[in-house]
Amino acid sequence: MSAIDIATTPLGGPTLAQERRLVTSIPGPRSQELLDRKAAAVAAGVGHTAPIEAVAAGGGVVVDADGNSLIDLGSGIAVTTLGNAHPAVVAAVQTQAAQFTHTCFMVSPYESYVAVAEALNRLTPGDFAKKSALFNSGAEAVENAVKIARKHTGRQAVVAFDHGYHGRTNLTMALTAKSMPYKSGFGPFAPEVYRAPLSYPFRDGLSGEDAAAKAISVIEKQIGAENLAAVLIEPIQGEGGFIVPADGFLNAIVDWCRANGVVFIADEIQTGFARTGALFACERFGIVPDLITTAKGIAGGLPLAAVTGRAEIMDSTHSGGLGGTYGGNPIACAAALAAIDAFENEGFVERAQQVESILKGRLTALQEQDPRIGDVRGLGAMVAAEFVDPVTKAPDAALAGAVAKAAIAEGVIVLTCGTYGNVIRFLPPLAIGDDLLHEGLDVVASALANAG
Ligand code: PLZ
Repeated sequence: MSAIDIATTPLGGPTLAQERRLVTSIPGPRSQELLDRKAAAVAAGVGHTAPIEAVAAGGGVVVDADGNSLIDLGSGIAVTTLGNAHPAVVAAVQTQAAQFTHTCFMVSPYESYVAVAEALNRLTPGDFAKKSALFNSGAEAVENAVKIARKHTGRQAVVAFDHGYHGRTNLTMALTAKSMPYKSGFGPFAPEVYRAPLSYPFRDGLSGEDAAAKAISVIEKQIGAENLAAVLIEPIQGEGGFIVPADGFLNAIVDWCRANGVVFIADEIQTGFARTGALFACERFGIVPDLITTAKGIAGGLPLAAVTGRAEIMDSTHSGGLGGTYGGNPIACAAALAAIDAFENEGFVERAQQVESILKGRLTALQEQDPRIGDVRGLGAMVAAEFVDPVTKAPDAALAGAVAKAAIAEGVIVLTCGTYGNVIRFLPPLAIGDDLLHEGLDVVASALANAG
């Protein structure tokens, strides 16, 4: 069994050489060996984007077992926003792991869980008393937000939106819009989940107000406010295609929820923690959610998720009604405290705004030369290009897939997304340098020029 050779493998973190370096084709022989073992040992349903064996990562690069160094424009799906193996996160993990790895917070509480809750209560949008509960994954946070909203309102129905993504568990599959690959064949799905139309400016051409009126009409006519516990929405749809709703859309939905006693849940699992150029995307739209779900960036790569919100809603659940063996694991909480400190004090919000101007500047320049890029959109370090037929605007998933594949072969990790699979999304770690970011975009641009 080939284990990582500590003597020859570089440590990760920001001191890792910040360069794109290809010493073999991708995948190289050692990576291929792992991929063969994966194919034999790991269930076929668990896919992968970049055909490499990762051995170290940091700043803006991922290094593979063959010594290739790839530019990272995906952050492990918006997780390593601080840069992989951020030194403060590493130190916090090491210290906590040597102290205790687990007690179960429901058995013997410890300080770091409470401190994470205090930090979330302080930092999430809303100038009112808040409380939090911690979980393991984004999907689990969404499930619990729905449980809490149902208990609080005594109502059952939940509205999610077209293009929404909320996870892969049974309830969150029901909340997720796209069938393939997330839901197909995995039903039956949880009941009392309804779907409303989203604002999608590039495709619906509607103002935020008009799009909201359309969604509200569907909600009122097909469900009825008196039956509705919660409206759940990502401020910017992530997996669904980085869709930024038109101005005023979210505000109108929030106002309607408030007027009707419906809990408004912002799913900020992908958009949270500086990703969009604010600590939370809600701030960029001027909205305040009743409950907010967070995960991904929260703990610098450790698995942790949270539901935070109005104290009276969070407290509506009976004692013992929320929990789980590992929720708020002490190592994940220690990592989160280090990560949150970095988010607050190391200029990451400002860095996300700089990354936005680089990404949008480069991609809109590319769009001017190439009409196959129908739309460039996003906020902060969460920007995407939607590929279309230049005449009909029909989604071109084959082109997006080909460009992403060619970029990876040239040493740049990019991810696709979108209901139609025709979007390339850029989610660089905020620790990436400008030069490396530009080089990554150069590679994507030439992959596009060479495609089709
Ligand atoms: N809500 C908004 O983006 C996770 C999923 C990747 P978990 N997105 C990446 C995949 O194909 O599985 C996500 C999200 C939003 C919820 C989730 C779910 O978070 O931590 O993956 O459960």
